[in-house]
Amino acid sequence: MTKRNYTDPSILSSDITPESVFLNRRSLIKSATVAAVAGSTAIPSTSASAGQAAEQPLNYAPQEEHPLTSEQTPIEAVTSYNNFYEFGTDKSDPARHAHTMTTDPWSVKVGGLVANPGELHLEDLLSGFDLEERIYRFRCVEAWSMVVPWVGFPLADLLTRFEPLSEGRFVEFKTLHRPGEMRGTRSFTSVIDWPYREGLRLDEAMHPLTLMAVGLYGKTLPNQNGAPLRLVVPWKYGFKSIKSIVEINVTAEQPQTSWQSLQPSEYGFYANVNPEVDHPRWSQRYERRLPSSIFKPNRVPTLAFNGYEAEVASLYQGMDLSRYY
Ligand SMILES: Nc1nc2c(c(=O)[nH]1)N[C@H]1C(S)=C(S)[C@@H](COP(=O)(O)O)O[C@H]1N2
Ligand SMILES: [Mo]
Repeated sequence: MTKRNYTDPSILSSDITPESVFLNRRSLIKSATVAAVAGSTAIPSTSASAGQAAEQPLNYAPQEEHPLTSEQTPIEAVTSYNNFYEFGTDKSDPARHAHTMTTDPWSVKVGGLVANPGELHLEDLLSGFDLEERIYRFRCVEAWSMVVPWVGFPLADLLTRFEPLSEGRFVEFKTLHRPGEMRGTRSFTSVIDWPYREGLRLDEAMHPLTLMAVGLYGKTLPNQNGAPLRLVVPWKYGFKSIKSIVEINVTAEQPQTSWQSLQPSEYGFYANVNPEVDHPRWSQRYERRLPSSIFKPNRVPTLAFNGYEAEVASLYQGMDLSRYY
């Protein structure tokens, strides 16, 4: 394979305070207060930022009494500091440009090694599953992090409907690829071989923590966060949590993933959050918890499996995690 010129999620650009977060500090503080007193049924009012469509309220079971509730990252930071390369590589590009993506109608094709292949439509995603709130830590490989109240359903609930066959060992996911609506995929500097792809081992996919998110902060997902359906795997680096999914296949072989194809020495298939295994170009021992600024970096230690070690470490028993990074 020839070495290509690529833009990767390097720490450099993300180390700088994103302007939008900095400029919004006042409203961040205000809305954090609202969120803290309002509880789970009310939604903090947000100053509509550019590119934010009208998100719809969802019917879901709120997460009661969670240790991370008080640490939730304000919605303005969650929706203005993003990675969604289909719309550009700057952290502010997705919030600015993702409104160009049409998300209704939407369908997700589910196939491969399943007994009952088929499609899910937007209505099925929003009302065909029991939705629940899940407050999770979210850790990007670039060493920034958030705490997000997602709304969604376990991926296992989706997969079992399509009845994976016994030969199935992995699950492959693909993002929408619609160049007319995704300026980043038309860019000359774009190096990802679209569509964006991700994958999990079947047992990881069936794990109860693995979530199909359809919302955050009680409403449907903003486009920049992967509307209408994205994966959230809280013990893995953020790039595993693929956005705006249109295809899911159960496979026998380990699927090729976008970041692994681009730079296998830096981005592995497993991508479990691990403070002991550095990225070749930076340490993974600490992370910047958003909102973060040069004045208040908000640096916190990174936890093994992003704090979900008790729940998921058994999935990797006997594996050398520095080899299977
Ligand atoms: N399709 C697609 N999914 C994607 C990405 C992307 O560029 N395209 N970026 C990934 C990365 S690197 C991260 S950190 C998270 C960011 O999710 P957020 O913007 O909701 O915080 O999305 C992941 N999913
Ligand atoms: Mo990331």
